[in-house]
Amino acid sequence: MARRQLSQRQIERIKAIQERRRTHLAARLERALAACEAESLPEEGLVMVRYGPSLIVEDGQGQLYRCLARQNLGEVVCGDRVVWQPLRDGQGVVTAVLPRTTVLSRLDADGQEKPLAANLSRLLILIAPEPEPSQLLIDQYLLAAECSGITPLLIANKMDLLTDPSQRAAFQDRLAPYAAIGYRLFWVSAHHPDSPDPLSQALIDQTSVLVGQSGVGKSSLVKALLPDQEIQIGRLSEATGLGRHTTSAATCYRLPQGGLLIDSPGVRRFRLGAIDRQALEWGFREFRDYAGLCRFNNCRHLDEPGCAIRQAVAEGRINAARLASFHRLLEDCERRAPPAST
Ligand SMILES: Nc1nc2c(ncn2[C@@H]2O[C@H](COP(=O)(O)OP(=O)(O)O)[C@@H](O)[C@H]2O)c(=O)[nH]1
Ligand SMILES: [Mg+2]
Ligand SMILES: [Zn+2]
Repeated sequence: MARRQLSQRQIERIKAIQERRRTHLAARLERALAACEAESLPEEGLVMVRYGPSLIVEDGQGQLYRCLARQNLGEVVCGDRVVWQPLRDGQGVVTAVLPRTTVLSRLDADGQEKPLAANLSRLLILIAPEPEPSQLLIDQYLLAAECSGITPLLIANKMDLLTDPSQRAAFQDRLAPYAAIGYRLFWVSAHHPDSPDPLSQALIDQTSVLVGQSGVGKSSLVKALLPDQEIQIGRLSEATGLGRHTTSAATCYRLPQGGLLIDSPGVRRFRLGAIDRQALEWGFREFRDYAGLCRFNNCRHLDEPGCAIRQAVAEGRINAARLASFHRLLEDCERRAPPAST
């Protein structure tokens, strides 16, 4: 108890210090902006890294600038498109965040949604024969993608391990239901330099992020997709003036054939936040065809009579394991928001 109170007090103090710092910084920014207003024009840019209060913004010519954000902008994250203005000292101020097409968020300790990265168009869900894939985890990622409007791609890595044709076929069969409901599957080996080629093609002009459980080969695949990763990190580190910190912060890399890849431990580990019943139902895309067809409109697809979803499972039109994942996620959902008893 005592420990908790102390840490709470410490948190308050830290918050107060941060707030004072922010106010001070904001005042300084406003003065600097006023001084340079007449000399520089606002430009558009892309946030490549956010590190503490610093943002590395890339301008239209690929030049990097270290910027601070005006205070009233909320959280500015990697992948954000912004309006910024250069200051006299070669640094800059971000004055506006352009509307986001999508945002990937996580729940922080206070249960608040915190954006991790913005304007993503592809969620790369990495799996491998080893470690054993968790279907529930795959389904959670797919749900998160559906709910945030990001197109998911399923990427099976370490295919070189499956030399035995029957093992290989068995592994491919396990994932076939996902292709059947319209998700794109890629079979790759991060260890074979040419193997991610079709995947690289699919990432051109997209903004992608890689997720998946530990050990599936995320670091290896990032390396395969970004042969010049070290050079890019070097440039970004130089721009922050803070050494090689950038790998721990969400970082936006340029893919060699065009397009962006956002990578960070935090983004890779992201977990689905709170989701409501309606979103859950919609996020299982193959269920959409049956919306409204169950006898009861609040059907949980468990043992209610006249359930169209269970009927579809019985007839092999919906995968039983997907319905099992749905029920696991429905439990989580109802634990947070118990259904109204009628
Ligand atoms: N055989 C094989 N091993 C791989 C492949 N990709 C990654 N690995 C190995 O799997 C382990 C975990 O890879 P890593 O990239 O660190 O996974 P992460 O935890 O998802 O970042 C390492 O020992 C890698 O060498 C692959 O395509 N084939
Ligand atoms: Mg790793
Ligand atoms: Zn039903």
